[in-house]
Formats: sequence, structure tokens, C-alpha cells
Amino acid sequence: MAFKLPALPYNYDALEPYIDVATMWIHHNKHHGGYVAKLNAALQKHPELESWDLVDLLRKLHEIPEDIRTAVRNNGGGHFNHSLFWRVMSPNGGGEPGGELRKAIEKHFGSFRAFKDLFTEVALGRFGSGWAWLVIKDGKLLVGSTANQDNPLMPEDISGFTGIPILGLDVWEHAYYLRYQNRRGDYVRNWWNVVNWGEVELFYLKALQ
Ligand code: MN3
Repeated sequence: MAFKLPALPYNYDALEPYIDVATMWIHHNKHHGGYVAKLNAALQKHPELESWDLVDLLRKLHEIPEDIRTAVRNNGGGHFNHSLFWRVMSPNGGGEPGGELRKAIEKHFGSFRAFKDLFTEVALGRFGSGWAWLVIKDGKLLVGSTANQDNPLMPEDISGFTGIPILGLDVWEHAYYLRYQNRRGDYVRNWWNVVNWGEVELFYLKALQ
């Protein structure tokens, strides 16, 4: 069973002006599409992994045959990360979270503002390509980052930061260079305008189960 590139839950121009249509099209079709194709190509070499879902592949990277482990790490990570990323954004996004998620953010970070400042700092502090994350670990909300296409579901000795991701921000240059060039700070500040807090709260509630 091959993995498939999921459709975007909105049009390519829907996140304008914060994320431009050209970036969204290339990012979804070429970058994410490429991760899916390369993941499937790697898995074809090991049909015994056919029954593993994406989360299994990432969580049990150490059990993946060595000849495809790096390919699964990079492309399986890329597939998971981008699938989450598209869903936690919306043209109707922005503002602030409510409900249970807001309560949890205030409990673990003091205030929504303090959380936003910390997440922004971590996103700007990730050297080179990678992701900033909000995760749940042992019932606590944590902010951290990973390099390249690593993610918090992977073993700690691989990703360096673990938990169940409920919000992720792509800080690879391919996510912002066309509109923002080198100005990652402008990209991150504008990105808050498209965060789909309703969806993040659904991921939060699911992760608690
Ligand atoms: Mn990307």
C-alpha cells in the first residue's frame, strides 16, 4: 500500500498574503510530493514493512533495515511533517486558541503571549533547515525544534526532541524564500495569522486519549 500526497484542505492561494501561491504550489507538489515518492520507492525494497503505518515507521526507525533507514527518516519525516503542517493552517486562521487548548497553554507557559514568544524564538533559533514544534509529552505541553525532516515521534537519539506533535512550523528556506528571501523572522511573525487553532485543539484532544 503506497503512501499518497494528501490534497491541501484549501486552495493554493488561500493563505495569501502571508504565504504566497507560488510557494504553496511548489512546496506541496514538488517538495511534499517528492518525499512521498521517495518514501514509496524506499519501501518497495522491503515489502515486509507494507503493513506499517507512517507513525510506526517513524517511531520504530531503529527497526527499519539499514539500507533504507535514512530514506525513511528523511522522506517519512517529510511526509508526516508536511501533512500536519497543511492542516494546522487555514485562511480563516490566526487569532488565539480557546477551550481546553488555551487552558493547557496558560497552565504550561503562563500565558498565550509567553507561548507565542517562546515558539517564535525556537523557530528563529533553529540553525539551517528544520521544524519548530508544540508537543504533548507525559501530559505536558513542550516547545522545541528538530533538524531537517526529523520529528518528535522519532526516537530521542535521532530527533533530539520527542513528544506527540500538535503544531509544527516548517522553517526550511523552501517554505518562505520566494516571498521573504532570508527574512525568516517576517515569515514566522506572519505565519501566526494563518494558524488554525481549532485543528490544533483537535490534535491536542486526540493526543490526550
Ligand atoms: Mn517544507
